[in-house]
Amino acid sequence: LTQDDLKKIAAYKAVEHVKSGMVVGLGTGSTAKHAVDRIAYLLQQGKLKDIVGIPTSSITHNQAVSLGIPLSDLDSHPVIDLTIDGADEVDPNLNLVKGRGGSLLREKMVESASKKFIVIVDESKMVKHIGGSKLAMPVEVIPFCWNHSLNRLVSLFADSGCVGELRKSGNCGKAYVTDNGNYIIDLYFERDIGDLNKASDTILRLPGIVEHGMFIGLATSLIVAGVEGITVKTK
Ligand code: DER
Repeated sequence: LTQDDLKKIAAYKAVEHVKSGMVVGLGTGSTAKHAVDRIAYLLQQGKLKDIVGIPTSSITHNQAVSLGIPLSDLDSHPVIDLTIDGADEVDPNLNLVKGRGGSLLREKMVESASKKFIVIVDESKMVKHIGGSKLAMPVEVIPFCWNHSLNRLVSLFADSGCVGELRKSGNCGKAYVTDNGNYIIDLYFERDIGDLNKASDTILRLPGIVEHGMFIGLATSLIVAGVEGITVKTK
């Protein structure tokens, strides 16, 4: 079983919870992509009807359009029945790090408007606690004086051995620009960032910061696909 097989297994399992007539948040990334494919397939087969998709990125929007999934947005559907999305890290309390695909802001807007949010991952994403790994913690910032924002973020988390870098797009050295016209600063911590809500408030209090990649208390269930099989955890 490849990692992509595991992602597909988790995604297809989650789509079993999509019922006809639902408003469904469509996630972003290589795992969520399988869920979007599966929803489109079931619609084409007539096994699902009257689904409205709310995409979490332009990439997912384009994928859904090409697959014929009817789409709308949060203005028309302020409450979403079910969102299915991937994650970069998941802790035992279903807190997440997301955003390594760059879509964290729209993902968090959609997921925080969802009655149910199923996270789909392969087992490699499971961690003891988020923000403690060597992987990036993305923060979306306005482009204006981004380096000032980077320096303020790094100094706020100096105790956690924080370094930050502006996310670049491809290898052209230009700054990556999100769907919302913002930049992303990737933060790396040597030591645990401690209380997640406190860290979240610290980040969001900074003027110029738009959103961060910690999804605290948003997921309602988790589907993990591993070589030993599937684990489902519901809050
Ligand atoms: O960017 C994102 O938030 C994605 O959902 C990411 O966290 C998961 O992407 P993956 O399924 O490709 O690992």
